[in-house]
Amino acid sequence: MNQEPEAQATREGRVVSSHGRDAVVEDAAHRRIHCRLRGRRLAAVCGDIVRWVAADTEGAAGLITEIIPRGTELARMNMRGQPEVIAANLTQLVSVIAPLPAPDLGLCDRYLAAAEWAGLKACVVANKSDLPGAKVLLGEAIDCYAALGYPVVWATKNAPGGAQDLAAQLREEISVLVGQSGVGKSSLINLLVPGVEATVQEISRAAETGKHTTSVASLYQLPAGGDLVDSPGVRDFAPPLPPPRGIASGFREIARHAANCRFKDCMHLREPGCAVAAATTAGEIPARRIASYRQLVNQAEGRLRRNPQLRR
Ligand SMILES: Nc1nc2c(ncn2[C@@H]2O[C@H](COP(=O)(O)OP(=O)(O)OP(=O)(O)O)[C@@H](O)[C@H]2O)c(=O)[nH]1
Ligand SMILES: [Mg+2]
Ligand SMILES: [Zn+2]
Repeated sequence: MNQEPEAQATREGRVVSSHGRDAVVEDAAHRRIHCRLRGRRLAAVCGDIVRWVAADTEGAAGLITEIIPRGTELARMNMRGQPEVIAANLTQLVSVIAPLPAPDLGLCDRYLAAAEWAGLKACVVANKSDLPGAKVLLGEAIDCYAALGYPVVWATKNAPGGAQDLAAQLREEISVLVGQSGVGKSSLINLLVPGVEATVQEISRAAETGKHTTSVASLYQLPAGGDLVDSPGVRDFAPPLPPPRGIASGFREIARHAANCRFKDCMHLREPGCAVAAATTAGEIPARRIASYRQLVNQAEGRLRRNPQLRR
């Protein structure tokens, strides 16, 4: 009869943002509780389902005691060459490109490949469609992604139409916005979630300070349904790679054409009778997509050479 049972009860919640040993957890009643992670071994990311107990620990109101095994993980390789999970339990990746900053389509290809490998749906947003020349700058890429079967949405924070199309795409999903710094991810959050004020900053100011405007991933509930994670923009994105033979599954058109290659184990690099190379020569596969594929195969092979134990 010592403690109130309520205070000791273990509850479940979802991490809506995390930073170091601190995390904000949202409970079933949509209350947000500032929690700390128990011990040194637990690591929580945005989207994690966790168990926590009420506790008064140095400014935090709760203590996270357990992280429920993740259904999916979106990760990147960090500077030390270690995989780092960006968000957990997602169902969809939304790759945002814009005319400004100048689009890096190789980066977009890598995000889409990472989504395929992680078992996530994916779509592409061509943002800042109000800027002059947007259709010319992004049109070809958008047509390419649409032809691969990725839903594409043109959007701008300056008109509601695109946001509605995007909201429809997000309704049933737990999605993450990814892309270069300054493409307008947080501006899309502000458009889709009235009342929140995700920080937005002029690209030039962000570049001067050497920092991206959004510094931690945050999860928002969308009024039209679905959840959306705003993630910090990147200059580059290196996905954790499958073995070289698995890279093709990240590229839908390559996986499709591969069925017609002369050799079953064709890597589509320079083998004779390669249907992927033939489709590229015929203009059916953009050269950029093949370059993105080969770059990742080379990286995956380099990793195998450095770590021969991975071959087994
Ligand atoms: N013209 C135009 N400018 C936009 C649009 N959306 C965002 N911007 C501007 O682009 C700049 C960057 O926008 P953010 O929303 O902060 O971009 P972000 O992708 O969240 O950037 P990071 O947090 O650094 O990854 C700001 O100056 C915005 O006002 C748009 O649809 N059209
Ligand atoms: Mg941002
Ligand atoms: Zn081939």
